[in-house]
Amino acid sequence: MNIAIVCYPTFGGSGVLATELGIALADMGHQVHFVTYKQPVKLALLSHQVHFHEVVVPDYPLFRYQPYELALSSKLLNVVKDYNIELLHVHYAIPHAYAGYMAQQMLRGEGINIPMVTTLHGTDITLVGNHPFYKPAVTFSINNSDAVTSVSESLKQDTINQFNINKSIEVIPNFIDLSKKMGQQDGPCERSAMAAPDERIITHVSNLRPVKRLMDVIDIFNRIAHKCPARLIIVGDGPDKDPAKALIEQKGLKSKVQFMGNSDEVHKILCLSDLFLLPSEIESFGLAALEAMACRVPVISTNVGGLPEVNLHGFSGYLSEVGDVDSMAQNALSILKNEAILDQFKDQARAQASNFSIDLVVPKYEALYKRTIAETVASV
Ligand code: GMT
Repeated sequence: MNIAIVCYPTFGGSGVLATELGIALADMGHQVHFVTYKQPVKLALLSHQVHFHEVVVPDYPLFRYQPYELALSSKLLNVVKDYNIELLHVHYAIPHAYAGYMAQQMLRGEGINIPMVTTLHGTDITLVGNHPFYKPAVTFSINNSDAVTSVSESLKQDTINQFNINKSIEVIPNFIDLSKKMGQQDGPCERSAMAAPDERIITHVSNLRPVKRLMDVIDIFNRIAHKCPARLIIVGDGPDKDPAKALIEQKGLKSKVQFMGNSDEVHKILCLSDLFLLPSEIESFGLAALEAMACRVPVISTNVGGLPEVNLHGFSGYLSEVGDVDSMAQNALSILKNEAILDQFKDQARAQASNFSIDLVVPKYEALYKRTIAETVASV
């Protein structure tokens, strides 16, 4: 199949997932065309199967806001025609499903019928998408997609509860490639570079936005560090970085916390880690938690959204109520304080991650594409 994928090219989970999906589809023999404003960060190599088409928005003094959707839909029209694209797969409803719909309409005017699959990722529904200024356009785009998927059962229910949806939504969970060097560096995992032998290494990876509750990460770590020698590694960048630094300073934790910035080699940090903290306020899935588990790192998280579908309480880690930092610290200590228990949780985390293996999930997208294309052909 010739497939066009539209996604955000940044470190966010939806972009990472879309990129991994495109690479996997190319490995299965499909032609994959990424259409976005920058080469996706995880897309290291282009090949004769993987292509990138940059969406450029020309600047003009009259514009206060640049019309990205317009440029994206025009680019999609051209890519579809130039490369005989058979299906559009848009990740994150805003504004991709809307731009995809416009491209479909323009193509229809030229006698080309092309189906569009929309994948809902989370904040496009739970946070941004349901703002009254966006909601009518998001509802319209979802209802006019040829197929809709969500990354968790919880996000499917949120979409049904919060929007007036007349389309069926198929849950296709996020996935992980367990054959890649998960939990390994290029050489052996050198813990000594980051911590003393008796110190536990705790990690948090996110875009450091308020929904991730970075201050809770620090409060939980503070409680852990009072009971057991530990260090905290924070990977990512975002608006809560400076307030977090101030809290770290105030709590006297500066020598124990390290900020690593954005990284596309998170596995090298997870390789060193004993525990992953994800105390989010909203999380439709929690791809970062799955990546940690694939690297044998147990997860201490909240119980919101899709997290209970990913992190199994008492098996791959523990779940607590949002903001209950005492419970999260206690759960963390119950894993960290005993070597045998820590090892058991590490094995269990990896076992739970294998339920989201790329081999199990990507064929679901492939089957959906085939079905959707066949339905479009039949409807003409
Ligand atoms: O909010 C983020 O963390 C980024 C966002 C994205 O779309 O890039 O993440 C959402 O999609 C990820 C991939 O499906 C999910 O793993 C995250 O749980 C989801 N984030 C939220 O729901 C807050």
